[in-house]
Amino acid sequence: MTAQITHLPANTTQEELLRCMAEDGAVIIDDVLGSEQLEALEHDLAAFLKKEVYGRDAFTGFRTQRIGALIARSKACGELAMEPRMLDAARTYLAEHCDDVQLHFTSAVAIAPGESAQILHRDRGIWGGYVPRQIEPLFSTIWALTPFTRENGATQVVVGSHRWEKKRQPEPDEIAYAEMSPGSVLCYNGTVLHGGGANTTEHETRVGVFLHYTLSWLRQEENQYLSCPPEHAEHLSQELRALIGYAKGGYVLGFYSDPDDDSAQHESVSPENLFSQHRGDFDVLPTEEQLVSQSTPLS
Ligand SMILES: O=C(O)CCC(=O)C(=O)O
Ligand SMILES: [Fe+2]
Repeated sequence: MTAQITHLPANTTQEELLRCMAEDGAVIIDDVLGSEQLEALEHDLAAFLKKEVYGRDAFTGFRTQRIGALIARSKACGELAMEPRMLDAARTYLAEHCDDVQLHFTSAVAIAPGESAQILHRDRGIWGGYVPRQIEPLFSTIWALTPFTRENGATQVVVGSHRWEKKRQPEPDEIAYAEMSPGSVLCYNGTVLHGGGANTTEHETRVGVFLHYTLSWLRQEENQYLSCPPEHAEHLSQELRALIGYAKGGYVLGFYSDPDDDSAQHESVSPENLFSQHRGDFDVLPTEEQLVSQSTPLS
């Protein structure tokens, strides 16, 4: 039988969602968004999707549009990045290897008719293969704005391949397709093989909003400080700002000093000092015991 991605209902438990992620490396949660949220997303993205700018190679896709900087460009995407069930699931899923998660990548991906299938890959490859397999670095979401069908480019997913040796390639019947309705979401990790599907339709474009979460100590794929610079970030909620990286990730991790500040008020401080609201995460000096336990064992 051809491989299938498990579908769970919107009111599923986090336990069930994470059980599928552990077993399959991917899962679809059906019909999470209502029509109002979908309309708000479509409204925010419409102007950008009208500009017909396509990928520049076989990976980015000559018939695929990718719109980034979604947190600065779209209030609805910012709210989606904070969707409590997904954010909580990402936090729990990645908790073993970090103190918190950060938003890593935002993109609206529109696959137009005539696009061929994207090469299957593991998203963890963006770090060049240096993150050991024992560390799962990603909890990624693809929100369907249009139907995702086998014909219009639904994401190909090789269910269970996060547990495969890295050179193993799937047989055709081991590739599942993330077919889902608008408002549903595909969750997948950084290790499962996947790729955009071929769009063999004549007139249907497949649009998904990609929001990926990673460990707060890893470099983000999309540079959030340039994609959402302070003059944009000041309009976000404190939580969303912290999620994209305007907060410390540890006692001294991610501090800044204001190069134009002669008063020394902003010397080696949290990026939160740029804005009026502070959470003050990680401001307390770790104890000696914590400093020891935070270094890695020799073996
Ligand atoms: O468009 C898709 O369904 C997947 C795209 C993807 O995996 C990527 O660009 O890394
Ligand atoms: Fe990918």
